[in-house]
Amino acid sequence: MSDKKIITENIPNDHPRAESLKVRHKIIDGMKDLVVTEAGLIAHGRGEAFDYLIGEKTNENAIIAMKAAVSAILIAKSPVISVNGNVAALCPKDLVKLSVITGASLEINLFYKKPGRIEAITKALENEGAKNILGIDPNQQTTIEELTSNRRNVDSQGIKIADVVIVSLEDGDRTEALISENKFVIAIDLNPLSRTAQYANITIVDNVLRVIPKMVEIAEDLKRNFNADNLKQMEEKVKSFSNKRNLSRSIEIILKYLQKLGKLGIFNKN
Ligand code: PTJ
Repeated sequence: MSDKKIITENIPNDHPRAESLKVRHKIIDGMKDLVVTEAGLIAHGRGEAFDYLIGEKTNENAIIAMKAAVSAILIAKSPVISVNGNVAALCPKDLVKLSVITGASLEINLFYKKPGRIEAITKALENEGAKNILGIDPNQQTTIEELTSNRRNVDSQGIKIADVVIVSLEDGDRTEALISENKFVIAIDLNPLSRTAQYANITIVDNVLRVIPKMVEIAEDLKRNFNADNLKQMEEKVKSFSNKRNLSRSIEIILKYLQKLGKLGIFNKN
């Protein structure tokens, strides 16, 4: 029996945190397959903590941000979904679906370039039907000059020429560099205080595991009713979106949730 199976079988379904533990093992298995980097485990733990603070569910504020984000992607000329190890391990199927429905390309872009990782992530995406993945052909590689990390290496047919870039679980440096290259950046980050969250044009403060399938649903809906009037409304939604307001609401949601828990007395049992 494989090591992976033994671990997941050890999680009883009636365990109060069974779902969260199963997700954790997607990341651990991803690390064993080279999809996820070691630091990805730490990043996931940070995400778990922030998810706890929003009650581990999608709120209306995040939905508003997702609707503006999907509108921006559908309006864009060359949108790109940037894929790192964690997101490839957590939701490869939904990433492929989002790419197909919106026409956004998938580009692998890694902070930690361990040999074999690009191939492992390519396989994870191709297993779910991905085609024409960018970021894997050395002949198409170019750079974003402002950046010094590995994330500076981008695809000349993808992020380099993209007008809209979707990033998840990112570091702030690249978001800042993408913005300085006049790209519209959509970030998915559970931490509303992170530099990525603060720099992006639209930040979806929610778990990428819930966000990507919800964005697929929103895209399907918008495309079903696509006409000139809706296009105008979509443009308006993007134009009027204030990320500052969005982030302060996200912080208020956390504060209110904690206040509610405080009132319930769960912190003062003794
Ligand atoms: O695969 P690589 O080499 O490109 O490396 C990817 C990681 C994630 C290791 C790298 O980008 C990294 O170190 O990220 P950070 O700086 O730890 O930032 C991760 C951010 O994502 C933090 O703000 C977390 O709160 C947030 N986060 C973690 N898990 C989730 C999340 N946001 C949304 N959904 C999650 N599941």
